[in-house]
Amino acid sequence: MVTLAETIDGNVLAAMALAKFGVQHMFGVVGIPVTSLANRAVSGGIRFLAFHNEQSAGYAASAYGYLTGRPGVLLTVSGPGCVHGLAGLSNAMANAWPMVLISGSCDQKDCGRGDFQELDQIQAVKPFSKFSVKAKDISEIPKCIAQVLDWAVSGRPGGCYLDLPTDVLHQKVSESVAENLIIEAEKCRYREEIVSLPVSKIEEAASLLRHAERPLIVCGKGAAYARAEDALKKLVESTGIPFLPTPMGKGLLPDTHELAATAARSLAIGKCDVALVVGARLNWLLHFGEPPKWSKDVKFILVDISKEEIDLRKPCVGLVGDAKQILESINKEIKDDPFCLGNSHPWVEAITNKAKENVSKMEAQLAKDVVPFNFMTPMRIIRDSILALGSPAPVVVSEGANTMDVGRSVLVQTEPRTRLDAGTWGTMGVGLGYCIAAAVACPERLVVAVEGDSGFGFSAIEVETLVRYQLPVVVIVFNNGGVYGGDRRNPEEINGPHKDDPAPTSFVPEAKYHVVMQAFGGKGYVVGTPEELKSALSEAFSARKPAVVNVIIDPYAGAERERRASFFLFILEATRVLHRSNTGDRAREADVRSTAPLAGDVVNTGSPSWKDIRSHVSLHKSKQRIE
Ligand SMILES: Cc1ncc(C[n+]2csc(CCOP(=O)(O)OP(=O)(O)O)c2C)c(N)n1
Ligand SMILES: [Mg+2]
Repeated sequence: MVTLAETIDGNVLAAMALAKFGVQHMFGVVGIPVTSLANRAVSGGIRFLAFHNEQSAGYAASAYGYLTGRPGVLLTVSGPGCVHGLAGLSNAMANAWPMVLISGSCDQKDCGRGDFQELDQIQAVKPFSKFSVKAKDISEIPKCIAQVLDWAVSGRPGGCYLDLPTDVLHQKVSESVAENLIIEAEKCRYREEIVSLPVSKIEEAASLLRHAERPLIVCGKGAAYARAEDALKKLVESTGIPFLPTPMGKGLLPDTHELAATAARSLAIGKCDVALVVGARLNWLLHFGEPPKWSKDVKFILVDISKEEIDLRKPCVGLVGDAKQILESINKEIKDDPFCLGNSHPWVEAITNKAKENVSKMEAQLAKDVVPFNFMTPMRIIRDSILALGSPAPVVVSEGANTMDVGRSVLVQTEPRTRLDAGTWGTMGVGLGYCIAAAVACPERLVVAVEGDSGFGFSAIEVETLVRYQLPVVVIVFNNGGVYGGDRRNPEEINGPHKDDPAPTSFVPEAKYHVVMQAFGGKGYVVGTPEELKSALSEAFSARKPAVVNVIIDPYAGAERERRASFFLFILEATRVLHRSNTGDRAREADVRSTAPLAGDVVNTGSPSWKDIRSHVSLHKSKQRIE
């Protein structure tokens, strides 16, 4: 029976335990039965970032875990809320980032009877979590919260799940009972013991590196998560061994470091004879460590927090443990009998020469001011604007296909954990969630997202969240009218009763993504020339306020060059004709765009019908083929 003294319900107790166990931020979407939990968390000192969609909130929680080293917490309602949350949970597992999903669930007595938003959530999260638990009684809440928080960061970090049934959230206990439950849970918190590696393994690794002719150090986001940058810098600079970061390993050492092999990647991985791989898995991103990309005789030294990973890859030397500690041990071992390859070592020379050659080829492309924009010209301007900000460097968030690929090569990372991208799973839709996570996890840094228009669209509504919390995030959208860009089908692929529909890759051309931001009171820019982009970035970066910069890109940039060039000119002409006939004399939107970026007098005032564009395009393509 509830007595007067029993004032703490499950929602309050959960909020108290989360705050007590160090949770500072939560991400989520509220509703029955967890609204009170969110409110109580806020009054307990936790910042609750309320999203529009649990997918984005989940991506935010996963990236927050990576950036802070503490589990990112996502709160959702039951059933569909939990299912949407699985996007973040699975992304956390794929990237090995610590995250906790907490979902309300239906009343335990109504399970199996078609209750409101009913789902067997413990079953649903199984494939996407390393640990899951249901608090079946209010007394279990603090202990369960401690468990999920601890499990998320232990061993290989990943996603954990806590199920809080409605009836449990409504149960009550007295304040003193609540406090005792939290104290008891605190006592059983799991702290991982640091297991030191046998010295012989460290000696073996050091010896392999010492005797290698063409050694390479590959560093991944696992090393960044472990804060291994200082130990890595010491190892690279004391031995003179070139290093290659994975996409999110970029910044562990500056991309501009003289031993960076990034611009000579194929040579580095194709010819190295010993590779020390730290906090990176030999998965698809590293071509499984196999020929033809790697030499068949390469000897791998793998440093990984997970023994299973070592067992799977069967390296020459496997070092299970924390990347920072292991690199420190290797440094100590090398210090007793130091070696350094030096700049004139043939391997170092080959890598640095190749890198210089590739960089100068790329710089030649980047130096051109191409209008209508290709990917390179705006990316160079963005790179230079970011670099001009100095330290603390912004966190760069990137997603998309062409946009992300070009960005990875062109944008320069100078500080660790300043790049978040589609990651191990190549997940589109992470963008805005990652931006919000970065803004709250790294308040000293500006956040700059460089996104394809498709990538952006997955989570675009969260620009409202940016405005609501006034986060310093500038989202730059590479607007090429679709997934990879414009319609790139061959004429023989355009058949059937729906042939006049837009291509599966196509979006409305020149969509006004900046207006989405303006709708919520944020700043929106649309740009098509170098001057416009520079001016928009300068204003948005110094304002440190939510902004969207809509960069209009040639929809055929990034595809086969020649066909694209003539096809693009044709599309321009078609668009211009159709705009004229569709929009008449509509006024220019002078406040957002002073000059039309694509061609002479093309005015961005409306979209021609797809059917019209399609018929022009098909006609043009068949003409091309005949020619
Ligand atoms: C969740 C998810 N859905 C779909 C995809 C398939 N996909 C890969 S890249 C991409 C979008 C690419 O277009 P955009 O973001 O506009 O970049 P662009 O190549 O045009 O620069 C999509 C949908 C994915 N990787 N992840
Ligand atoms: Mg695109």
